[in-house]
Amino acid sequence: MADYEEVTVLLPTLDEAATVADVVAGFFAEGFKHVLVIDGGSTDDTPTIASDAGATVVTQSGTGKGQAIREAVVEYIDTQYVLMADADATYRPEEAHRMIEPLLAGNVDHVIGNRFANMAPGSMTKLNFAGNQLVNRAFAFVHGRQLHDILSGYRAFTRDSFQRINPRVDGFGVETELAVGCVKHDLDTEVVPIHYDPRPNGSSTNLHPIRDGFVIMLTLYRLARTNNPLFYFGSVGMVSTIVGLMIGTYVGYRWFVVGVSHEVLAVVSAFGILFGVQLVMFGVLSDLIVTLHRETLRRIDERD
Ligand SMILES: Nc1nc2c(ncn2[C@@H]2O[C@H](COP(=O)(O)OP(=O)(O)OP(=O)(O)O)[C@@H](O)[C@H]2O)c(=O)[nH]1
Ligand SMILES: [Mg+2]
Repeated sequence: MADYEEVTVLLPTLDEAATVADVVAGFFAEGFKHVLVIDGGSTDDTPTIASDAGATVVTQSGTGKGQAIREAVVEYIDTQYVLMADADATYRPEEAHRMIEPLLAGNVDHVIGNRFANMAPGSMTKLNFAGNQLVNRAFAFVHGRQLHDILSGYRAFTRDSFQRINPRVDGFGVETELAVGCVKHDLDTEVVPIHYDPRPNGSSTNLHPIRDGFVIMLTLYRLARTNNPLFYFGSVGMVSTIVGLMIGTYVGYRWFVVGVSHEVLAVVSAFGILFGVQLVMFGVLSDLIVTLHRETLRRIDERD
Protein backbone atom coordinates (compact mmCIF):
# COMPACT_ATOMS: atom_id res chain seq x y z
CA MET A 1 0.00 0.00 0.00
CA ALA A 2 1.29 3.42 -0.88
CA ASP A 3 2.36 5.77 1.86
CA TYR A 4 -0.41 8.30 2.32
CA GLU A 5 1.39 10.44 4.90
CA GLU A 6 1.23 13.43 2.54
CA VAL A 7 -2.47 13.06 1.71
CA THR A 8 -5.43 14.57 3.56
CA VAL A 9 -8.92 13.26 2.82
CA LEU A 10 -11.24 16.25 2.94
CA LEU A 11 -14.95 15.75 3.60
CA PRO A 12 -17.29 18.75 3.73
CA THR A 13 -20.41 17.87 5.70
CA LEU A 14 -23.83 19.35 6.29
CA ASP A 15 -26.28 17.06 8.08
CA GLU A 16 -24.72 13.77 6.98
CA ALA A 17 -25.19 11.81 10.25
CA ALA A 18 -26.58 8.82 8.35
CA THR A 19 -23.43 8.23 6.35
CA VAL A 20 -20.43 10.12 7.69
CA ALA A 21 -19.15 7.33 9.99
CA ASP A 22 -19.03 4.79 7.15
CA VAL A 23 -17.33 7.24 4.83
CA VAL A 24 -14.64 8.18 7.37
CA ALA A 25 -14.07 4.52 8.29
CA GLY A 26 -13.92 3.64 4.60
CA PHE A 27 -11.03 6.00 3.95
CA PHE A 28 -9.10 4.85 7.03
CA ALA A 29 -9.57 1.26 5.87
CA GLU A 30 -7.94 2.18 2.57
CA GLY A 31 -4.82 3.29 4.41
CA PHE A 32 -5.32 7.04 4.59
CA LYS A 33 -3.90 8.63 7.73
CA HIS A 34 -5.49 12.07 7.79
CA VAL A 35 -9.23 12.55 7.42
CA LEU A 36 -10.49 16.09 7.90
CA VAL A 37 -14.19 16.80 8.21
CA ILE A 38 -15.22 20.42 7.79
CA ASP A 39 -18.73 20.89 9.01
CA GLY A 40 -21.13 23.59 7.93
CA GLY A 41 -23.06 23.79 11.22
CA SER A 42 -25.02 20.55 11.00
CA THR A 43 -28.15 20.39 13.11
CA ASP A 44 -27.75 16.63 13.60
CA ASP A 45 -24.86 14.78 15.28
CA THR A 46 -22.55 14.76 12.24
CA PRO A 47 -19.53 16.37 13.99
CA THR A 48 -19.60 14.02 17.00
CA ILE A 49 -20.12 10.94 14.86
CA ALA A 50 -17.27 11.94 12.56
CA SER A 51 -14.96 12.61 15.46
CA ASP A 52 -15.86 9.26 17.08
CA ALA A 53 -14.96 7.60 13.79
CA GLY A 54 -11.48 9.10 14.11
CA ALA A 55 -11.66 12.12 11.84
CA THR A 56 -10.35 15.55 12.73
CA VAL A 57 -13.43 17.76 12.82
CA VAL A 58 -13.56 21.52 12.39
CA THR A 59 -16.45 23.90 11.83
CA GLN A 60 -16.30 26.31 8.93
CA SER A 61 -16.45 30.01 9.80
CA GLY A 62 -18.70 30.96 6.85
CA THR A 63 -21.35 29.18 4.80
CA GLY A 64 -21.46 27.03 1.67
CA LYS A 65 -19.45 24.09 0.36
CA GLY A 66 -17.05 26.38 -1.52
CA GLN A 67 -16.17 28.43 1.55
CA ALA A 68 -15.72 25.20 3.54
CA ILE A 69 -13.26 23.70 1.03
CA ARG A 70 -11.29 26.92 0.78
CA GLU A 71 -11.03 27.36 4.53
CA ALA A 72 -10.05 23.72 5.00
CA VAL A 73 -7.29 23.76 2.40
CA VAL A 74 -5.89 27.14 3.36
CA GLU A 75 -6.23 27.03 7.16
CA TYR A 76 -6.19 23.40 8.23
CA ILE A 77 -4.40 21.24 5.69
CA ASP A 78 -0.62 21.10 5.58
CA THR A 79 -0.08 17.98 3.49
CA GLN A 80 1.03 18.20 -0.10
CA TYR A 81 -2.04 16.43 -1.53
CA VAL A 82 -5.77 16.70 -0.92
CA LEU A 83 -8.40 14.09 -1.79
CA MET A 84 -11.86 15.59 -1.68
CA ALA A 85 -15.09 13.58 -1.50
CA ASP A 86 -18.68 13.94 -0.32
CA ALA A 87 -19.70 12.54 3.03
CA ASP A 88 -22.90 11.06 1.61
CA ALA A 89 -21.51 7.62 0.65
CA THR A 90 -22.01 8.22 -3.07
CA TYR A 91 -18.29 7.87 -3.83
CA ARG A 92 -16.25 4.75 -3.10
CA PRO A 93 -13.17 4.94 -0.84
CA GLU A 94 -11.82 1.85 -2.67
CA GLU A 95 -11.37 4.03 -5.73
CA ALA A 96 -9.28 6.58 -3.87
CA HIS A 97 -6.04 4.86 -4.88
CA ARG A 98 -6.74 5.42 -8.54
CA MET A 99 -7.63 9.04 -7.82
CA ILE A 100 -4.46 9.79 -5.90
CA GLU A 101 -2.01 7.74 -7.95
CA PRO A 102 -1.46 10.26 -10.78
CA LEU A 103 -0.66 12.92 -8.16
CA LEU A 104 1.81 10.75 -6.26
CA ALA A 105 3.48 9.80 -9.53
CA GLY A 106 4.05 13.52 -10.03
CA ASN A 107 2.33 13.54 -13.41
CA VAL A 108 -0.55 15.89 -12.78
CA ASP A 109 -1.87 18.69 -10.54
CA HIS A 110 -5.57 17.92 -10.53
CA VAL A 111 -7.60 14.71 -10.82
CA ILE A 112 -11.35 14.60 -11.51
CA GLY A 113 -13.43 11.46 -10.88
CA ASN A 114 -15.80 10.99 -13.79
CA ARG A 115 -19.17 9.81 -12.40
CA PHE A 116 -20.61 9.26 -15.84
CA ALA A 117 -18.25 6.34 -16.39
CA ASN A 118 -20.17 4.07 -13.98
CA MET A 119 -23.35 5.64 -12.74
CA ALA A 120 -25.62 3.41 -10.67
CA PRO A 121 -29.33 3.67 -11.50
CA GLY A 122 -31.08 6.17 -9.22
CA SER A 123 -27.89 7.96 -8.19
CA MET A 124 -28.83 11.08 -10.09
CA THR A 125 -32.25 12.49 -10.85
CA LYS A 126 -33.15 13.08 -14.51
CA LEU A 127 -33.04 16.82 -13.90
CA ASN A 128 -29.57 16.69 -12.34
CA PHE A 129 -28.34 14.42 -15.11
CA ALA A 130 -29.57 16.80 -17.81
CA GLY A 131 -28.18 19.79 -15.90
CA ASN A 132 -24.77 18.13 -15.56
CA GLN A 133 -24.65 17.34 -19.27
CA LEU A 134 -25.58 20.89 -20.13
CA VAL A 135 -22.90 22.30 -17.83
CA ASN A 136 -20.24 19.95 -19.22
CA ARG A 137 -21.10 20.84 -22.80
CA ALA A 138 -21.12 24.55 -22.00
CA PHE A 139 -17.78 24.18 -20.26
CA ALA A 140 -16.18 22.36 -23.18
CA PHE A 141 -17.53 24.98 -25.58
CA VAL A 142 -16.64 28.07 -23.57
CA HIS A 143 -13.39 26.95 -21.98
CA GLY A 144 -12.16 24.71 -24.74
CA ARG A 145 -11.31 21.57 -22.78
CA GLN A 146 -13.31 18.34 -22.39
CA LEU A 147 -13.14 17.31 -18.73
CA HIS A 148 -16.25 15.06 -18.85
CA ASP A 149 -17.56 15.75 -15.34
CA ILE A 150 -16.60 19.17 -14.05
CA LEU A 151 -19.11 19.12 -11.17
CA SER A 152 -17.80 15.90 -9.67
CA GLY A 153 -17.27 16.02 -5.92
CA TYR A 154 -14.55 13.35 -6.06
CA ARG A 155 -11.33 15.18 -6.83
CA ALA A 156 -7.70 15.07 -5.89
CA PHE A 157 -5.27 17.93 -6.21
CA THR A 158 -2.01 19.34 -4.97
CA ARG A 159 -2.40 21.97 -2.28
CA ASP A 160 -0.13 24.15 -4.33
CA SER A 161 -2.35 24.03 -7.43
CA PHE A 162 -5.43 24.80 -5.33
CA GLN A 163 -3.75 27.94 -4.07
CA ARG A 164 -2.83 28.93 -7.58
CA ILE A 165 -6.45 28.58 -8.67
CA ASN A 166 -7.49 30.46 -5.54
CA PRO A 167 -11.25 29.83 -5.86
CA ARG A 168 -13.51 32.58 -4.53
CA VAL A 169 -17.09 31.29 -4.76
CA ASP A 170 -18.77 30.11 -1.58
CA GLY A 171 -21.43 27.65 -2.68
CA PHE A 172 -21.81 24.78 -5.12
CA GLY A 173 -20.01 26.79 -7.82
CA VAL A 174 -16.67 25.71 -6.37
CA GLU A 175 -16.28 22.64 -8.61
CA THR A 176 -16.91 24.81 -11.66
CA GLU A 177 -14.32 27.28 -10.49
CA LEU A 178 -11.76 24.52 -9.92
CA ALA A 179 -12.32 23.18 -13.44
CA VAL A 180 -12.05 26.64 -14.99
CA GLY A 181 -8.92 27.26 -12.91
CA CYS A 182 -7.32 24.12 -14.36
CA VAL A 183 -7.72 25.51 -17.86
CA LYS A 184 -6.81 29.06 -16.93
CA HIS A 185 -3.59 28.10 -15.17
CA ASP A 186 -2.83 25.40 -17.69
CA LEU A 187 -2.66 22.73 -14.97
CA ASP A 188 -2.10 19.11 -15.90
CA THR A 189 -5.47 17.50 -15.31
CA GLU A 190 -6.47 13.86 -15.43
CA VAL A 191 -9.97 12.39 -15.59
CA VAL A 192 -10.38 9.04 -13.81
CA PRO A 193 -13.49 6.89 -14.29
CA ILE A 194 -15.28 6.17 -10.99
CA HIS A 195 -18.53 4.70 -9.68
CA TYR A 196 -21.33 6.92 -8.49
CA ASP A 197 -23.83 5.38 -6.08
CA PRO A 198 -27.24 6.59 -4.87
CA ARG A 199 -27.45 8.27 -1.49
CA PRO A 200 -28.44 5.59 1.04
CA ASN A 201 -31.88 5.72 2.64
CA GLY A 202 -32.20 8.32 5.36
CA SER A 203 -29.71 10.65 3.75
CA SER A 204 -30.91 13.78 2.00
CA THR A 205 -29.46 16.22 -0.48
CA ASN A 206 -28.29 19.78 0.17
CA LEU A 207 -28.47 20.67 -3.50
CA HIS A 208 -31.31 22.79 -4.91
CA PRO A 209 -31.15 21.82 -8.58
CA ILE A 210 -32.71 24.96 -10.05
CA ARG A 211 -31.11 27.56 -7.79
CA ASP A 212 -27.69 25.89 -7.71
CA GLY A 213 -27.86 25.05 -11.41
CA PHE A 214 -28.39 28.72 -12.13
CA VAL A 215 -25.49 29.71 -9.86
CA ILE A 216 -23.25 27.16 -11.63
CA MET A 217 -24.12 28.43 -15.12
CA LEU A 218 -23.56 31.99 -13.97
CA THR A 219 -20.16 31.04 -12.51
CA LEU A 220 -19.26 29.39 -15.81
CA TYR A 221 -20.17 32.55 -17.71
CA ARG A 222 -18.58 34.96 -15.25
CA LEU A 223 -15.28 33.11 -15.31
CA ALA A 224 -15.20 33.27 -19.11
CA ARG A 225 -14.23 36.94 -18.79
CA THR A 226 -10.58 36.15 -18.18
CA ASN A 227 -10.51 32.77 -19.95
CA ASN A 228 -12.51 33.31 -23.11
CA PRO A 229 -13.38 37.01 -23.36
CA LEU A 230 -14.43 36.65 -26.96
CA PHE A 231 -17.29 34.49 -25.75
CA TYR A 232 -17.96 36.64 -22.66
CA PHE A 233 -18.36 39.90 -24.59
CA GLY A 234 -19.08 38.41 -28.00
CA SER A 235 -22.16 36.45 -26.94
CA VAL A 236 -23.86 39.55 -25.50
CA GLY A 237 -22.65 41.57 -28.49
CA MET A 238 -24.11 39.06 -30.96
CA VAL A 239 -27.48 39.03 -29.19
CA SER A 240 -27.59 42.82 -29.17
CA THR A 241 -26.64 43.01 -32.87
CA ILE A 242 -29.20 40.41 -33.88
CA VAL A 243 -31.99 42.10 -31.91
CA GLY A 244 -30.97 45.45 -33.46
CA LEU A 245 -31.02 43.96 -36.97
CA MET A 246 -34.43 42.38 -36.40
CA ILE A 247 -35.93 45.64 -35.19
CA GLY A 248 -34.21 47.43 -38.09
CA THR A 249 -35.70 45.01 -40.60
CA TYR A 250 -39.16 45.62 -39.16
CA VAL A 251 -38.69 49.40 -39.28
CA GLY A 252 -37.44 49.19 -42.89
CA TYR A 253 -40.33 46.99 -43.94
CA ARG A 254 -42.90 49.32 -42.40
CA TRP A 255 -41.27 52.36 -44.03
CA PHE A 256 -40.79 51.01 -47.55
CA VAL A 257 -43.81 48.72 -47.87
CA VAL A 258 -46.49 50.24 -45.65
CA GLY A 259 -45.22 53.82 -45.59
CA VAL A 260 -45.30 54.23 -41.80
CA SER A 261 -42.23 55.48 -39.93
CA HIS A 262 -41.11 54.36 -36.43
CA GLU A 263 -38.54 56.87 -35.18
CA VAL A 264 -38.14 55.47 -31.66
CA LEU A 265 -37.74 51.90 -32.88
CA ALA A 266 -35.19 53.07 -35.44
CA VAL A 267 -33.12 54.63 -32.67
CA VAL A 268 -33.37 51.45 -30.57
CA SER A 269 -32.29 49.38 -33.56
CA ALA A 270 -29.28 51.58 -34.29
CA PHE A 271 -28.27 51.53 -30.65
CA GLY A 272 -28.54 47.73 -30.52
CA ILE A 273 -26.37 47.27 -33.60
CA LEU A 274 -23.71 49.82 -32.58
CA PHE A 275 -23.52 48.52 -29.02
CA GLY A 276 -23.36 44.91 -30.24
CA VAL A 277 -20.64 45.45 -32.81
CA GLN A 278 -18.57 47.42 -30.30
CA LEU A 279 -18.85 44.61 -27.77
CA VAL A 280 -17.73 42.03 -30.31
CA MET A 281 -14.72 44.19 -31.20
CA PHE A 282 -13.96 44.57 -27.52
CA GLY A 283 -14.12 40.79 -27.19
CA VAL A 284 -11.65 40.32 -30.03
CA LEU A 285 -9.21 42.75 -28.41
CA SER A 286 -9.56 41.15 -24.98
CA ASP A 287 -8.99 37.77 -26.56
CA LEU A 288 -5.76 39.07 -28.00
CA ILE A 289 -4.64 40.35 -24.60
CA VAL A 290 -5.46 37.03 -22.92
CA THR A 291 -3.59 35.06 -25.57
CA LEU A 292 -0.50 37.23 -25.25
CA HIS A 293 -0.70 37.13 -21.46
CA ARG A 294 -0.85 33.34 -21.54
CA GLU A 295 2.15 33.21 -23.80
CA THR A 296 4.08 35.44 -21.38
CA LEU A 297 3.13 33.27 -18.41
CA ARG A 298 4.18 30.15 -20.29
CA ARG A 299 7.60 31.63 -20.98
CA ILE A 300 8.01 32.66 -17.35
CA ASP A 301 7.04 29.13 -16.26
CA GLU A 302 9.54 27.64 -18.68
CA ARG A 303 12.36 29.70 -17.23
CA ASP A 304 11.74 28.56 -13.60
N1 LIG B 1 -19.22 22.21 5.21
C1 LIG B 1 -20.25 22.22 4.33
N2 LIG B 1 -20.53 21.11 3.63
C2 LIG B 1 -21.57 21.15 2.77
C3 LIG B 1 -22.36 22.30 2.56
N3 LIG B 1 -23.31 22.02 1.62
C4 LIG B 1 -23.11 20.73 1.26
N4 LIG B 1 -22.06 20.20 1.94
C5 LIG B 1 -21.50 18.85 1.84
O1 LIG B 1 -20.92 18.76 0.57
C6 LIG B 1 -21.11 17.45 0.03
C7 LIG B 1 -21.86 17.57 -1.29
O2 LIG B 1 -23.19 18.00 -1.09
P1 LIG B 1 -24.42 17.18 -1.65
O3 LIG B 1 -25.65 17.68 -0.99
O4 LIG B 1 -24.12 15.72 -1.57
O5 LIG B 1 -24.43 17.67 -3.12
P2 LIG B 1 -24.32 16.80 -4.41
O6 LIG B 1 -23.38 15.68 -4.24
O7 LIG B 1 -24.03 17.75 -5.51
O8 LIG B 1 -25.82 16.31 -4.57
P3 LIG B 1 -26.48 14.88 -4.30
O9 LIG B 1 -26.89 14.43 -5.64
O10 LIG B 1 -27.61 15.14 -3.41
O11 LIG B 1 -25.45 14.00 -3.65
C8 LIG B 1 -21.86 16.66 1.08
O12 LIG B 1 -20.95 15.91 1.85
C9 LIG B 1 -22.52 17.75 1.90
O13 LIG B 1 -22.75 17.35 3.24
C10 LIG B 1 -22.03 23.47 3.33
O14 LIG B 1 -22.66 24.51 3.23
N5 LIG B 1 -20.98 23.37 4.19
MG1 LIG C 1 -23.47 14.11 -3.04
